[in-house]
Amino acid sequence: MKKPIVWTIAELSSGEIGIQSDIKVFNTFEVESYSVVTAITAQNSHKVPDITFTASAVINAQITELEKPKSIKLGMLGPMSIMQEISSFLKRYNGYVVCDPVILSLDGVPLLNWDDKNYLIENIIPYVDLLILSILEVEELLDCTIKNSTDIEKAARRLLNYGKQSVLIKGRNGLSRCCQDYWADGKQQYWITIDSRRKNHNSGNILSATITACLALGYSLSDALVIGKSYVSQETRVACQTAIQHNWLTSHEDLPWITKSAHEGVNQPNFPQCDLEALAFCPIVNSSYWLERLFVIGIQTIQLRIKGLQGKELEDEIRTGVEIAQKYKAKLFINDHWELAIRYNAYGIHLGQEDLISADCKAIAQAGMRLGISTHSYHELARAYALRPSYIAYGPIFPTTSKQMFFAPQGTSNLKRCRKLLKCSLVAIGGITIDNLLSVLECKVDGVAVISAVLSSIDPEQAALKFLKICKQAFSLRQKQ
Ligand code: 3NM
Repeated sequence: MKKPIVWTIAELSSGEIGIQSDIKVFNTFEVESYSVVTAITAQNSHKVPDITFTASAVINAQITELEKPKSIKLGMLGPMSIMQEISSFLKRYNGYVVCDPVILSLDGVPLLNWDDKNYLIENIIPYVDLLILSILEVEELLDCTIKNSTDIEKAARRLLNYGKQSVLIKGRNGLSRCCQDYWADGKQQYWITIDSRRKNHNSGNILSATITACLALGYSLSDALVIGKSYVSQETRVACQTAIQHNWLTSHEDLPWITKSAHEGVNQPNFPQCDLEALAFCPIVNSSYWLERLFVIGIQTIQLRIKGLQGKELEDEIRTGVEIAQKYKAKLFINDHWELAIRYNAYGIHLGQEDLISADCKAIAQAGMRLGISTHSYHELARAYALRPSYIAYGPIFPTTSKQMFFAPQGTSNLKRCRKLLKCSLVAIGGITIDNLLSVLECKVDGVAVISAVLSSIDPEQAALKFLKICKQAFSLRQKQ
């Protein structure tokens, strides 16, 4: 298959920055990279003693000659004469544009004069999908002072007035050891945080290049942001070690978390752990009738996912479910109905991404209950991770007909990546059958959740026992390793 093409429009530098750094990232993510060279610079990790800009006619010639890309990264753009050539191309181009303009030199000297800044604001920014700026660059571009998270949120709103783009403002939280960025597009906004004390002078470049590559590969912008943050963390960490990793997203140390406000998720306590042996196999059922049938044969954990009941009927069903679980000393997760789950003291609560908006997770934590969260993308993983849940369910691994699904099947390769990223317990879900079970367990998940492979089987008890046996064997093996 032909690799998607990406461009970097930036400086060619004597250090590993600008185009050289971008191409390294593009190679890792296996996209085809072409460059438009706006300048040649002499620089190291601290300063830029010399910049020679490319003649605007040469910029135009480079743009004309290259095969058109799926996405473009804009880095050092230089003076207005160069930006004019780029702007006239962007007006005709309809792929993704990530703009990480170099407004200040590494030693903090402004690189654009007043006219250049205005040209950037009026003729480049309106054509970009994502504008990435550091706090110092925002201060320089908007002529403002930023002291706290509220100032960052205000500055993002001002930047959004210049076009339809989204904005990522990169920062470091002085009070904690976290590195926090703020993203907004005028409709949605959130903070994306990673626990990291290390610094990397090239992190901005790596971030914007990763996001550009991921957009070309077909990831949504929200997933590309999470992958970008995670890859920067990995590169910074690996740079401090001798081992060289040629892969991406390989460690739980590199997963950021996403929250509405800047302080959430920092120093977040963990929800209580699940009993791991019991979590190994977790059927999902729609009524207490099934609980009686499955607990009695030795299934230890079940999720009760009731759809279509309300009021007293719903409450009675949940109370009955908890009573049955208590009778068998088994573990019952209640899907969605967190207040009833707390009232009747279920073992845990399972929430989907939509339920997360309305559920009171503080109340669930105060009740001492376990929390499981459904996820289907990198963005949702980062959102779930902010709450440090007892487990994260990731799916659908294979096509499923048991739930309307807006996400493509993840396959086992994404499940493996997810395993490396997550420290908390991981449950695989979606389209899992006895035939593909081993391929799922090979990904070292902590649990497997199924609906149809048990409930639609000719002999549900037999099917459940087969799953239980294989999942328990995998659990014992993991314990020994
Ligand atoms: N959640 P089956 S997939 C309830 O991916 C549910 O979040 C999913 O049923 C997710 O085992 C799913 O029949 C349905 O495919 C799982």
